[in-house]
Amino acid sequence: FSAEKYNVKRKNFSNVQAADVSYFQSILGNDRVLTDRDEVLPFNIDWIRNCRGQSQVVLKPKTTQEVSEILAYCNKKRLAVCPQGGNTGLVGGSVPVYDEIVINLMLMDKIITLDEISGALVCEAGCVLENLDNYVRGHNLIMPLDLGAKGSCQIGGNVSTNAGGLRLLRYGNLHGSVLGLEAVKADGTVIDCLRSLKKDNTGYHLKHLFIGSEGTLGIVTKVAIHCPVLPKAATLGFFGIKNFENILELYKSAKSSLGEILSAFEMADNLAITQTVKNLNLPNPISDYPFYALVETHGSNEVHDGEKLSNFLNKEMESGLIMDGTVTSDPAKMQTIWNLRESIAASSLVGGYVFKYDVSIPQKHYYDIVPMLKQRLGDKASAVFGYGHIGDGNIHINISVPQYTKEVVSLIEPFIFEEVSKLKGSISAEHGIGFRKPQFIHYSKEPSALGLMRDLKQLMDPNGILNPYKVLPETN
Ligand code: FAD
Ligand code: S2G
Ligand code: ZN
Repeated sequence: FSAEKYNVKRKNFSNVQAADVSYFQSILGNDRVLTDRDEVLPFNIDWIRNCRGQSQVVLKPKTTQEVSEILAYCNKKRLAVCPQGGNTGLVGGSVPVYDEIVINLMLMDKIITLDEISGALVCEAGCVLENLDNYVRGHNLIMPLDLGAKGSCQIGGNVSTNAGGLRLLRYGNLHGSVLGLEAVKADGTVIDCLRSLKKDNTGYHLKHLFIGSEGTLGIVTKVAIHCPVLPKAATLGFFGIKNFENILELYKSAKSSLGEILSAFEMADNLAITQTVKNLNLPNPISDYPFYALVETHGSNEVHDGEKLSNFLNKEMESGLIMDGTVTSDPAKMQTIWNLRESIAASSLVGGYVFKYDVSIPQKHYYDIVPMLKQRLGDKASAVFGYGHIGDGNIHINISVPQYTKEVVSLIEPFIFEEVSKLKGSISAEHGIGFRKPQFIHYSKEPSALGLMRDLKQLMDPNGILNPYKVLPETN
């Protein structure tokens, strides 16, 4: 259990009693109150199997009203809760630490409205991202974010972690694309900020409090989000690159040569790709290179885009920045290449234990941390590799070890966060703080900011029942 592994003391929340379970059943009906040990187990374990909680109760509300009644009751009874979406989070934020009651939004998956002129989609928080993308594509729109977890993650979880993903470079982050939301506070109050206007400067912009708050300030129950137009022309290049400096040069060239049609620029080192090919038995469309770049364009004119892309490709093959590669606009071929990139995360789960880090660093030092960690860990790690969203200065580092030991942890932490902080980076670029990083948040947040965060938490959740042990460090 996480509590033992990370020696965290249980706070003095109430324990769930039979009367509590009957109350929940009176609101949700028996089938939406899970108490069977085997049934609740998967809701206690996070995607990378780093954390395991001890919850005995999982609730599956279908309406905002039910969420409101559950929270009002838990708040009065001092019962801690863990809001949960698709449980694809990577920082231990989505599973309980002790016996917090899991409130899973999966049944709140209705699409409410879609305005095809403005592109404003209003839906419930439990909608799975991929389902939303498929739905809006039918209306010549796309979701403004795309990530490898799209098949399971929910829009409510995406909002709560301020998820970035593969196309942030082009479509921005959720603080820009979320138009409004509805959320329920710890005491059950429903906060209706569900507006679909692009502009609404009437008082404080409260939706931003909930975006990225990781279930600690309220439960997001509905989202209004701006969906960009489905691009008429899409192409994807997958290139072999000699060294990291050339990745940066290629990135600069892509920005100037492709300009407004550039929609994604991802990098991966050799081990990230070769391990994914090997562990998950996936095809690599090109051969072995020290580094790889994925360059995607979304445009409105095949001919125009094609011309731009081939000029870019010829120029950079000439210059040697691109050693070799493939470019395609065939949807199936693009999917195969994206699938290779999106599966890197899962490749580290095959055998042993993986430490995942998600940091943002100014691009020129983006990759420095990988050789440092390789050197520091030596043969204690079976794999150390880096990949991620170059355009966001966001690198993901995976460190695979035969098994979790405190010795390995002490080699990595706080070293990696100190190095990132020296490089004026952030210790968590897109995955959030969750359960695994509160004790490091000070590397990226000043005391004055942390003080205001505590004030907000105290105001919004005075009994601390929302996702305890997460995001904010314990005040000793
Ligand atoms: P969960 O994991 O269930 O929860 C995440 C956090 O949000 C928890 O703290 C939880 O308490 C809270 N929460 C969930 N739903 C709600 C709600 N309705 N109201 C309030 N709080 C809530 N992340 C990126 O940013 N970019 C990536 O490119 C990316 N790629 C990934 C690839 C893979 C293969 C995997 C497994 C994960 C990836 N992630 C990525 C991480 C993860 O998918 C995102 O953090 C995602 O947004 C989590 O959504 P979820 O619905 O699974 O939320
Ligand atoms: C990505 C996924 C998770 C990881 O693939 O962009 O956000 O760090 C990551 O392995
Ligand atoms: Zn990512």
